Amino acid sequence: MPIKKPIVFVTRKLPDTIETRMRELFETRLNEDDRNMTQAELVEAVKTADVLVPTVTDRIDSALLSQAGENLKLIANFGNGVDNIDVDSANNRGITVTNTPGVLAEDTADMTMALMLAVPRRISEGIQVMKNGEWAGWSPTYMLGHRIFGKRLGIIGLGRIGQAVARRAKAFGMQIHYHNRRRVASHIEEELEATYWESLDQMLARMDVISIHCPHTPGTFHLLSARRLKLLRRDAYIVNTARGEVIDENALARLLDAGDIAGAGLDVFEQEPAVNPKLLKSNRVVLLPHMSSATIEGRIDMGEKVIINIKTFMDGHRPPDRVLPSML
Ligand code: 8YV
Repeated sequence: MPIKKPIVFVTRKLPDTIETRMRELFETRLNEDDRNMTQAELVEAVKTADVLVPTVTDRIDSALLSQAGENLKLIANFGNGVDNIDVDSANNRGITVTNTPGVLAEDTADMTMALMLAVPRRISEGIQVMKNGEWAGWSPTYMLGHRIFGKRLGIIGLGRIGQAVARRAKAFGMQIHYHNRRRVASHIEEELEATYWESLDQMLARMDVISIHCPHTPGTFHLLSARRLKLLRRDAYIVNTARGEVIDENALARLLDAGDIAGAGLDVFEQEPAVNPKLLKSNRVVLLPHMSSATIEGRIDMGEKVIINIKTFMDGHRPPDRVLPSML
């Protein structure tokens, strides 16, 4: 008798090679036109599937999970961050949650560096001038930005992505500082020549550039609150390729508006895809549409991880990227 393949429900379009492989291995339900799932479609998915493969755009909360069918045993998130999933509720219902760590670190770090250069060096203004045919020629005081070489970079969250950023920033001549829940191993500090700050407030007040690389959890929601943002130097820059919710976006927009910080490079926002109108108007920002990990290589690696997690789980083993509430 042929073995029954698990029903795997994928909420968004994935790279073709991944979808093809998934179709070979599983009874796969795909979202061919890549529309955002409605709540009703998600309910239908959790009722019928053995495995759900959501992304950052799907809210898998306890209300949705309470409608899950008996068969739903695995949520294999296509993404690193699991703030879209109520992991506690899932675990309490005996549903395992996995993610795709590691494979997006280098791409995200590259884009973080791009933003770290783009804002102080006014890259998007330069592009605009050229596109508008407005360039009247070189002059010694034209388009002056600020140097990043020799500047102090304060990294919030020195995990895989934070470390990949630190390595790059060090090569650009920046001094590495960091705040983390736990101090990292001494060999990592030594390699990065990184200075640990137990007090986030104290670090914020002394950095030239701040870059956020912690996950969004209840504990990091508005970690950069209005009060903390005010601690930043007037000539400081802030870069966020992690999650919009870590910064009080309204407070940041006010600060930029008032010229109380020098600029911001943002790839993520509190209410995606909505962006605070003040940020959209500001000429002190470079904004990107949540694309830091968006490389075809990275998406294929993520898809491979999702497949390995499902396969391992279905074969009765512990999937390699299991997320436990204690990890968050
Ligand atoms: C992904 C991300 O593109 O993996 C993450 O946590 O933020 C992104 O870079 C997205 O989550 C895919 O679901």
